This record gives sequence, structure tokens and C-alpha cells, in this order.
Amino acid sequence: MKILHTGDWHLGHVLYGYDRTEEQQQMLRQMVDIVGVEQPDVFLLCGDVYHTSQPSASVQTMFNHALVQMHHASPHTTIIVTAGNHDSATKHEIFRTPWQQLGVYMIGTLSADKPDTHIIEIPGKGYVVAFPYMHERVMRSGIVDDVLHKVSERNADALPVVLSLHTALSGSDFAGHDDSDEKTIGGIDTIDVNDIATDYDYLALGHIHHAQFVHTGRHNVRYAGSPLSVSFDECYEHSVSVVEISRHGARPEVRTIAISNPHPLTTLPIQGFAAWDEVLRQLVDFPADLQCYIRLNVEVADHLPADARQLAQQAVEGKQCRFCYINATRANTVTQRQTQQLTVQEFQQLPPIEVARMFAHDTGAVFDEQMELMFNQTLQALNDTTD
Ligand SMILES: [Mn+2]
Repeated sequence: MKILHTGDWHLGHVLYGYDRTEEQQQMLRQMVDIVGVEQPDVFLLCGDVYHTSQPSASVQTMFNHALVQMHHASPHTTIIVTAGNHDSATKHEIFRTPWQQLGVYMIGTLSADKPDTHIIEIPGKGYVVAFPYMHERVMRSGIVDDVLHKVSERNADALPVVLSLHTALSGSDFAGHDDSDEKTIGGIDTIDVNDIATDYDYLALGHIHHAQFVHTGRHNVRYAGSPLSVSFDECYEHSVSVVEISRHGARPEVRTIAISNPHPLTTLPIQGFAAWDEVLRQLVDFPADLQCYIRLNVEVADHLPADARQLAQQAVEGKQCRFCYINATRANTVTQRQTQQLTVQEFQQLPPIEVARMFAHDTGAVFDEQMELMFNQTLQALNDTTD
């Protein structure tokens, strides 16, 4: 069985206010071409089709169009698309029945009472057990094990079995997901690979954007990664994985095909941080004809000049590149740290914005006007939901 494994497309993602439709269309065209060339038995997209649960009509049209093209590029290919934590589970399944006529399986919600929904048999080739994103608690409840067990009962010919999940596995390299630690990655609690049964030949994962085998000692647990960077910290190659498995129990053969982006996400300076004057000079000298997004890594002694954003905007005027933001860090963060000691009562009386400012000060982060605006918007949204 030959599988094209991908995930985390995040269609509709907007980068610092810039529309990315052109890049996303380019990525989709590359995917369609790869499917045409590779003629896989299965095309597997492991969640996060869209960046938000409310993608615009044009973004949905773009995706649906690409699926139909993919089907025409390789009519025998079974296409399986699961919903990730960014997708709306129920909307994902609205057109499940018509899609199935084209050999496209949309798996959006967990059907614990209908386990067959999650078993897709590719006659004579193998089985794909496909689950959408589900809460870690649900995943540990044994549902995955039950479905895998059903497959092994049916799999008399020892055909390959692929399991697909959208989750955060502990032990993964989560570079690029800046809100992560050992316990959560990208807002999802990590689970241990040993919390679920292992009677599969390949575990196809979505959620983490860096393509990788997860260190489990088995060499068959893999994130395909996103085909397009969602953040500046995803500074690694983006690709799709081609997986071939000869029979149940065999080790999968995996190779990758790079996906190129006509508008790469670029950071100045290329390595580390530099002083504002130096970074601005690099931006002024930046070639006018290079299409890319730009982030500036600036080391500040105290604070950035008040007109820094404006100067950066002026520096790129008339150029093809798009200025996104200034990522500022404080020089000698550790020596400047002065934690204010507050009593619990004092702390409770502080407005949230003050707490955030203190946190930024203590950790050396820069809490600029834009951050304050975002903070206040988030606070407002939180207040709106609790009302
Ligand atoms: Mn994702």
C-alpha cells in the first residue's frame, strides 16, 4: 500500500494581516501534481484542513476544487481527510455522502457507536483507521484500541494497517509551536504513544508542523508536518511524506517530497538578534525584487524607538517583500530582572493589563502597543464568553 501522508494545511491562514491565497493555491497545485505522479493508493490529510473553524466561502471552494482535481489526477486513489483541532468537526462532514461518490472520506466527528465509520478498507491493499482530533481523555478511553482490534479480526490476508490521529505525542520535536512545553503542544495535552494499542504498521500523525519520526523505538510513528509555514519559527523544510508498506508487520519505507513556497517567511538578521540600527539597515538594503514575508529580530537595551514600525514600513515601500513584525528581545534579560514582590491582596487588585506588563518586564519580553491591543481584545473576548 502506498500512502501520501500530509496534514496541517491551515488554509485561510492570514499572516500578520496579509492574505496568503496565492501561496496556498501554489501549494495545492503542487499537491495535485504529486498525486498525479505518485498515483498513491491513499491520500491522507491528517487534520487542520483550515486555519479556523469558520473558513470563508472562497477558501472552502479552493479546497474542494483541489480535492476534485486530485481525484481526476489519480481516480483510483482513496482520499481521506480528517478534522483537526482547528477545524469544525460537524461542518467537516456536511458533504460526506456526495464526497464518498468520488472516493473521498470526510472524517469529522468521533462515532464511538459506529466504529466502522473509522475503518476504510482499500480492497486488496490494506486498511486505514482514521480518527479526527479528539480529546486526550477520549483517546485514552480505549476507542482506538477497539477499532484496531476489529481490523485485525478482519485482516486475514495480513494487509498493511495505517492508523491516523491528530494529536500531540510526547517526545515530539515541537519547534515552531511557540506555545509549547512538555505537557501541551499547540493547545493540546500530550499523550504517550504507549497509551494506545500498537497493532498498526504506520501511525500517520497531524498537529505538529515539523515533519519527523517520533522517537518511540519503532520507526513507524510520524508527523508529515505542514506543507506551508504557519509561523516564522517553522524555519525547516516543508514536505509531503510518501509511505510504502508491503504487508502487515513490515517496516514502512518513507521518503519526502519538498513543497516550495513562492513567498518564504524570512527573518532578519538570518541568525540570532541584532541592534535596531543594524536590523533597519539590513531591511533598507534588502533586495527589492524578493517576494517574502519579513520578521525583524531586534535586541533592545531598553525599548524600541517609538516609530520603529513606521520606519520598517517605509524601508520596504516599493519592494516585493512584506514587513510583518518586530520580534524584540531585551539585552541582558537576566541581569535586568527585578521581580516585584506583591502580596496576594495587592495582586488581586491589579488590572490584568498591569499583570501582563509586569510579566513582560520580568521575562524580558517587549509588550508594545500592538501586544497591548491584542491583550485587550483577548480579554474582551474572554469576558464576552463568560458573560
Ligand atoms: Mn496544525
